[in-house]
Amino acid sequence: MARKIIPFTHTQCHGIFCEASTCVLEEAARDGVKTYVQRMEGRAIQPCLFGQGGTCCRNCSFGPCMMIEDVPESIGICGATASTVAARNFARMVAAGASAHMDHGRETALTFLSAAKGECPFEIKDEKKLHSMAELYKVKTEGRSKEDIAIELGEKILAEFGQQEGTLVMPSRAPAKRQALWKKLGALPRGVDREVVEIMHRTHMGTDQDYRNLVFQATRCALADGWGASMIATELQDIMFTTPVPIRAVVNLGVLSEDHVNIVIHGHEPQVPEAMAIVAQEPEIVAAAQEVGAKGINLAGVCCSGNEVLMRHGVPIAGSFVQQEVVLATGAVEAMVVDVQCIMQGLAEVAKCFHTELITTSPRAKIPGATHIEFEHEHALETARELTLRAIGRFKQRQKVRIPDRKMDVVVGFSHETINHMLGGTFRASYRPLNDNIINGRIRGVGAVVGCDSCRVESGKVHTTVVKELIANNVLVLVTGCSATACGREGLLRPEAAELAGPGLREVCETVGMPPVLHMGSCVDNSRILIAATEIVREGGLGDDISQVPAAGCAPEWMSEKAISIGQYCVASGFFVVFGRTFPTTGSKVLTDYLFKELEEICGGMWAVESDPTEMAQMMIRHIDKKREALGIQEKKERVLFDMAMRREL
Ligand code: MSK
Repeated sequence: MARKIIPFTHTQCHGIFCEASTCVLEEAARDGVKTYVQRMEGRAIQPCLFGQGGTCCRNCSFGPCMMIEDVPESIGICGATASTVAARNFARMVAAGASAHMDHGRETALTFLSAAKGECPFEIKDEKKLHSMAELYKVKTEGRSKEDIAIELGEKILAEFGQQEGTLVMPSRAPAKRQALWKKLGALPRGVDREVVEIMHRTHMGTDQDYRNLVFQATRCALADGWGASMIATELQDIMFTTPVPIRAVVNLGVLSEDHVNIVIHGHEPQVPEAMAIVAQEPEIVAAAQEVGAKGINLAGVCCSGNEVLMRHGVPIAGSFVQQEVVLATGAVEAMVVDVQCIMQGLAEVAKCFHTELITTSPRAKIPGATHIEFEHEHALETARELTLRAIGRFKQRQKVRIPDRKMDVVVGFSHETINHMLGGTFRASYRPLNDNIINGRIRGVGAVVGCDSCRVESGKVHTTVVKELIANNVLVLVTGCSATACGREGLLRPEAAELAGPGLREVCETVGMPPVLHMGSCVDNSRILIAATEIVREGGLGDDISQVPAAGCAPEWMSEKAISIGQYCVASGFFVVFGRTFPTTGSKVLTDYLFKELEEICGGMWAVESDPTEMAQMMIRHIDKKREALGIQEKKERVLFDMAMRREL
């Protein structure tokens, strides 16, 4: 059947978030394609306030019991109060979110071991990082092959998942003062999986009924995520697939190609995308694509599987979480290959409207209506070839194609090691210039803007509004996940975005040639932010703990339970963290006050919620200024014009 190219027009755009996405959605809707837009419109029931505020208990068959705090009769049949129920629900969200990263970390460790033993096509690439991890885990390196070192390291790391006693190793990377606090509180995670199991036990009917004690275990579990499984995933992925360095790439729907076989990778684990990236360049595969009339294979990403290969290989990103169905609605995708997390079940119905094959690859995430082809790292390349050939086989079935002419250049790949080299130079890599610029006030502080984009708001726009406000106020911004994709679409990940920055930040960015918004990777790579904050502390001059650094974080459009776990480990690490639109404990003022106010006394970090993006940024700026004030670096300094020698020094 002849392929029809539908010209892209902007006439029907109603101007929400991403114009290109809106137009694709509207045209697809006219063809009867149902996406999240129709599902949201068709929802008969509005969100339940008890569910939204965390005060609905369905942990036993007496209920569900819904609580209204301060109404004496409004307690559970068992006597549970609103604060207990909200704390149990909050802890379960942390457990679910953390377990996603823990299972990811475990899978990475298994692949790492397999690579070290030569049982799969992946390799030990970053030997420098291998050696630094080996030192951390007390693995001897002298006179040993990299594979030998990696096997012992992998086995030690894998053992931490089932560990019952002692504490995890990664938290020993945190500033000494933070480690001492965790030790004093008893919050150091004992084993990765153990902390999730304990939350599930404590939240079982009739067990832990003290909201403070429940939040304590949620903290220990969240730390087992951020300073445990997520950090393990990031570091082992870097060793196997290389540590990201700055690379140019392109984002948004326009990265899909009219004359190539488009394969979209979606989810979180990088194994499938890495294998697909290798296979897509094989001459036999390119020849097979040409045989069906395509010019070759165009690999593109969605969500964090996309971010993983974007950061390391410059593979373009077609869309963020909210855009996943839009990507299929272009009609230009031959196959979407998914692994785990953030994959909408609605994709299966959208795929049916086109020639697209939706393929699940993980035994942990199957979808009715999708093809399941299990990915085993031992047969990574064979499976990747099979997946690619299936996509090629669909190319001739393409019909309507509506690819918006919208894409944006980005510079990505800012691992914390890159920041070190970028600011300090190759030979004296150091955070000193960053610290000095924070101390002298050119950079006011550091803001992390992370997490999902949401279809409950003007998707992506909340992120970009927060980010623009922060950089305009000289706050250097770090982004990960779908926040990074939203910023990429808006052109904020280019060095040219320095024009939007305040004078101090702009001066630093222009001198170094870096964007004011640094893409640090996927969701598990929020662990890079923890290490970056630790490096700032280690460099000196900005306090001796993360809680003293002029820094703050936010997840303006959060939606997943992973976000709650990430937020909690950031709070427990000493950060001020603001979430957008809604917070899952607001049904209990007692618990919310504890999380938003009292926690600051206990661990130096605390939560907040704010819907207005400008105010959210201002809250972060006020916190940064509070920290500057405490460090005695808040006084305004005279602006100095840089001569050549000073620029070289910078
Ligand atoms: S993918 S967790 S929607 S950032 Fe990591 Fe995006 Fe949030 Fe999923």
